Amino acid sequence: MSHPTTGNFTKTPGWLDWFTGPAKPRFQLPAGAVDAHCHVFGPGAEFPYAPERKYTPCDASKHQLYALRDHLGFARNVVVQATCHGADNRAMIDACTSSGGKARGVATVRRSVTDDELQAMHTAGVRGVRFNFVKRLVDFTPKDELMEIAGRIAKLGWHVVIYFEAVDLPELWDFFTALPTTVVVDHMGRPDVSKPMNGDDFGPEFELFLKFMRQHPNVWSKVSCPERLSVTGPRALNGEQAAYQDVVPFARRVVEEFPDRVLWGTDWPHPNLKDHMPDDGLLVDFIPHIATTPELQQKLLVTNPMRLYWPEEVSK
Ligand code: 0GY
Repeated sequence: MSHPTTGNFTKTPGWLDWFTGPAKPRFQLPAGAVDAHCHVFGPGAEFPYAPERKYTPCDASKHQLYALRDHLGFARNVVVQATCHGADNRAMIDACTSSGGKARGVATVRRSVTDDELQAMHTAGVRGVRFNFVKRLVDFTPKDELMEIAGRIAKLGWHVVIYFEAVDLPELWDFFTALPTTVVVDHMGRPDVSKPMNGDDFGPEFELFLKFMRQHPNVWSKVSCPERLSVTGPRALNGEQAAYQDVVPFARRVVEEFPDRVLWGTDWPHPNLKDHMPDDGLLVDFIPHIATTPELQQKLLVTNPMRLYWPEEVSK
């Protein structure tokens, strides 16, 4: 089923809409599981898309997000500001404040944001800011501006979410390692999973990412978005093998080496996919292939996101 874009907007040509009627996952999520990476889009008529956006999506409302959460068996969401809304955080904040305490958020802010605005976002449930370095999504923001923002949000106990492509890590290394907060990497820094592995060696790019996490205990990673990273695609080869098989060794390695610093999210409504739209139910079935024991699953889906987003509910 196709989904509309309301308001005075026209969907980007070729846009793939989020999947209607996802399967019920076979993998049963642990009680209290958090979908720690998802978005809302508009609806455009209520929350207009930003003039500086690089794409215009179909709408994906907070009610549709909550319905997916309940269908898949998640207890909570972390709603990450999508670039199609620029630094206008109203749709994300509305999704947090309407959720009855079941959603927290990650915002995009500019240097001009006031302390009162940051405080209001905190009250609404925002616990982080996202710095995006993916050139097809955003225009360049000077690093001194980002560092100034990081210093201000650190005082609120927030963290910084960073989104970048694997090839750009060397150039961004000094900036990332100087950030004064917890740093959460989106989608494992987008490894190129088609590059050859040599035994346990993932090759220079992903080994650099592992070193980044190893040397910096404040760095966490979302082991999300196999559908975005995979070359082999969504088809499971047999009942035993996962869909997105080529992503499994990468995500599994991160989960096993850094079990206390990983998060997982659906990435619903999946902006900018080009070749297929995943069934979110089947995406949940990917989890046990990368977090293979109940202990690892509990950390990935409950303990870690709760520590980061609902620390007041975690007993010390
Ligand atoms: C993601 C990935 C993408 C888009 C955004 O905010 C966004 O527009 O994050 C992407 O296009 O790779 O995490 O949703």
